[in-house]
Amino acid sequence: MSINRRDFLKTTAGSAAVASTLSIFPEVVEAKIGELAYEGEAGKWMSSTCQGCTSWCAIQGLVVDGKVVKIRGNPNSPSGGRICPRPHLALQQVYDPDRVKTPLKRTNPKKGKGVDPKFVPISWDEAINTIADKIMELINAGETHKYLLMRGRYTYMNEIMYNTFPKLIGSPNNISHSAICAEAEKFGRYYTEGYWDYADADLDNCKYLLAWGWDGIASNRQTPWFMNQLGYMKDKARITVIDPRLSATASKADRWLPIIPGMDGALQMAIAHVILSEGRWNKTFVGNFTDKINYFIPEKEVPSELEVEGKVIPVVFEENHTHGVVAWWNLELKDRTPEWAEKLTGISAKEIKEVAREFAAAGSRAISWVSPGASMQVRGAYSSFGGHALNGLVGSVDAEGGILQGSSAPSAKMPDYKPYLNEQLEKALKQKKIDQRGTKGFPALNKKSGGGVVTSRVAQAMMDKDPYDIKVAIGYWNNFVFSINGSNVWEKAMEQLPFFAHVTTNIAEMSMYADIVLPAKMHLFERYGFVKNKQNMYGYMSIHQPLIKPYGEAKTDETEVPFLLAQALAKKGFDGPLRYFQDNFKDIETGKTPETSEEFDLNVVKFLSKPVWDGSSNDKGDTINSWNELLEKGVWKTKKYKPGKKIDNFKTETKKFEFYSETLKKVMIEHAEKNKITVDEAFEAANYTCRGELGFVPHYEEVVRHGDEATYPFIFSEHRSRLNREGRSQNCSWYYEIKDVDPGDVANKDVTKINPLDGKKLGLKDGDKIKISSPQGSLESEVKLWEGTRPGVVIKCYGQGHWAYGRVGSEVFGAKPRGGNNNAILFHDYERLSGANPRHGGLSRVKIEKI
Ligand SMILES: Nc1nc2c(c(=O)[nH]1)N[C@H]1C(S)=C(S)[C@@H](COP(=O)(O)OP(=O)(O)OC[C@H]3O[C@@H](n4cnc5c(=O)[nH]c(N)nc54)[C@H](O)[C@@H]3O)O[C@H]1N2
Ligand SMILES: Nc1nc2c(c(=O)[nH]1)N[C@H]1C(S)=C(S)[C@@H](COP(=O)(O)OP(=O)(O)OC[C@H]3O[C@@H](n4cnc5c(=O)[nH]c(N)nc54)[C@H](O)[C@@H]3O)O[C@H]1N2
Ligand code: SF4
Ligand SMILES: [Mo]
Repeated sequence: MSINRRDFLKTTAGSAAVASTLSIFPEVVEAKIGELAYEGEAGKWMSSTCQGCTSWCAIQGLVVDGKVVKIRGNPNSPSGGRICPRPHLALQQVYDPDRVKTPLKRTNPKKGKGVDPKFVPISWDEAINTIADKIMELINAGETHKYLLMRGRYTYMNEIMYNTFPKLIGSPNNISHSAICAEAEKFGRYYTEGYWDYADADLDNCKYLLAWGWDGIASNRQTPWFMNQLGYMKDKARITVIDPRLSATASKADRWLPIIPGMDGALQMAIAHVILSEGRWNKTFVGNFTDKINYFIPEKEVPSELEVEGKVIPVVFEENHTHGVVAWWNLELKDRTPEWAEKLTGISAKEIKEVAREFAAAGSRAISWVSPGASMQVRGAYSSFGGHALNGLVGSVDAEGGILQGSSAPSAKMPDYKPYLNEQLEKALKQKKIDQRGTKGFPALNKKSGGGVVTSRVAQAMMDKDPYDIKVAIGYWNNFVFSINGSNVWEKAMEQLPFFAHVTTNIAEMSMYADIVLPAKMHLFERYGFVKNKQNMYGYMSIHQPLIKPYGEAKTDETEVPFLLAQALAKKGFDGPLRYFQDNFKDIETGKTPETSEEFDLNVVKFLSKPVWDGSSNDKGDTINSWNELLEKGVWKTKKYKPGKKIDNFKTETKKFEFYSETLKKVMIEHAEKNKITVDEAFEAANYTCRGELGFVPHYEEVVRHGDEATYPFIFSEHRSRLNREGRSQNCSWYYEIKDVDPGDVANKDVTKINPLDGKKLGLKDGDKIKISSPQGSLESEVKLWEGTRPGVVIKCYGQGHWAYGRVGSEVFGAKPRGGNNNAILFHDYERLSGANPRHGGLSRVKIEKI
């Protein structure tokens, strides 16, 4: 059995709507379903990495006759070679006939949504020279800070395109997508245990998983590992899922708590209240009152002293590995009874008590796992903080069966770029960043004021020219016009941007505003690179390598594009970047200076990954002794993580697990001083209601919802699909054909899931066409009555609604979307303490009209 590339393309393009406002796509022929089974045929399994989501799994592709036909997990991977369904979809991505084949140039100067850019193919030479000329204009005018690089998904080769190239040309503006991803989730971990990252966990030994908006078998991180473990966990542990929606995981869990969106903080406080008032905290980890009496009495502060029989005795809580449990109680928890939380959360006081007791009974083997669902909310910094603090109460932090920081694989440090700067560039690098991080309204407290990115603020900042105007921008592997809430804000900003180049596999919404489009090699199949991540208590590095030839003239976004730009700039008289690249990335074996972008690309990946393949890390994990062996095995992993070493050695101010965060206090004081305001004014400017010391402990913050209840009676909530490869799988026909893998969803549709009780009130039935509107905007959808939606809430999956993402992804490419983009109605707001863009917590209210 075999299928040639042509037949395969026919299959993948089969259900394409052929209408298009652009003429750059090849003709689509009628589909003929071929046989796609290749097992048994002479082929080679080659290692690479899937980045369809942030699990970053080591995978292998079966290559037959120069075509990749099948994907499986890499048996050397820490999850034992497991994958989820999504890499199979990636085959449709790489063989997508709508991919960009050559560089393109815009010939229509007018920019806007629905405006045909009138792209025409050009050579790489012309494309690179056009961009280089724009950069030269900035250099000659002494305004290199007006260059902006926007990064979406990335490999560790982003060290070149994202981390160094902007600096080498004198721009401080390398802006990542992190703030639209999950920064608020990291906030809680950092301000309790000094760790700004995603967590690992010891699932084998876990007894209770309290999952906050976590749909681990369908999304989140380490998906294949969770899919594998869920069955075992069902035998030996209990799982409680807190989610307004009956998610895939909730449907398999022991309990589903259909919380009112945005009320996670209230539920967390009530759980903590029960644990403390009933004396159920982990005495070994947290400590105890010296006289063993429990002074956590509801509605009462823990006194500092007591009078017993005329004698004044101090009340002392001796804390072991934590800091500030009494302060947390006194400032916040004492009044946060389950009865108080019942009204806010929609979860009964009885069930809150039961969950708190079950969770505490599992002690250090109980995990409270906070996902973006419970933290990417307008005031989500504190539900991130609160959700993580529960791990402190039961002592599951860095414990067997608990939640872990995990370990990480080594890689080489980038060589110093500073010797390649001149005075003018150094000065430009000191300019403020365009995203307004660290200002009053945008603290972005990743370790320090302005330490984090405020991705989405770039749009408004560009339009306001505050702190200055951006003249030249490059984006790669991103699609902010589609992927950021309040998509109309980015549409406007991109319309006004004077020069934009997009490095992308496909023309996407963002490319429609581009002056130059550069075709990118697709990760996983066509390029080199590597990632570092953790799964199942191992840190690992997984390699990307080309399994097949790149499509058309595609090149690697993160290395080849900047190298070509550096060569062009050198020809125009500015040779700093090229000297840096050529001095520091010579061929590791021969010492040859890279002359082509391909040579440079290979030198960089070998250089950065060297510590895992030169044998120098063999004592820390897997044995790998050459570059070729790394390509063959695909992955290098550490020894299994041993919990316990971080305790009393956390990177917090006190080195303890902080319920009262001295670390946050210090950072907030610095932030306030920098902005010449008080700490209370700083909280206010960040849209938080807390004042004084309350700001330094986890606490309930009143939820923010845009839209008044009378006009917009429903709370809008959303989730990602099992089939989402972030925003990149929507030009694959399989995405639509099997969409009903998501609970409540319907194949080939983009439905809105409404509880039958609400459906009845509105007189709606399955299949009715509706318009959903929020104060931000509106979209069209179809009704699906479904009991898995909490009444009062309407739920829609994120992913569809592309108006320009190929002929499958859009109904009429460039003009009419297929389905609706949730970002059209999600309000353009911020979680300001972390700089994040909230997509959850029910921040938009909506009204529903039948059309
Ligand atoms: N299948 C799939 N998996 C992915 C990705 C993908 O594109 N597809 N992307 C990856 C990326 S980039 C990221 S950042 C992670 C994101 O990690 P996830 O954990 O997948 O985050 P979200 O999808 O944002 O939200 C998860 C859940 O939050 C629920 N939710 C909504 N509002 C609330 C609320 O107010 N409270 C609570 N408790 N829950 C709420 C939603 O119903 C949803 O089930 O996933 C990664 N994994
Ligand atoms: N409403 C809502 N919005 C969300 C989310 C959500 O759950 N709901 N999820 C958020 C999250 S967690 C994230 S991480 C962001 C992601 O948002 P972005 O960082 O903007 O990334 P994507 O939307 O995945 O789009 C990536 C684009 O890169 C191009 N591309 C695809 N494959 C490749 C490749 O291999 N190489 C290159 N160079 N280009 C490629 C395509 O143009 C594609 O549109 O979206 C966020 N936005
Ligand atoms: S989509 Fe995510 S979970 Fe699935 S294989 Fe790829 S990286 Fe792993
Ligand atoms: Mo993300």
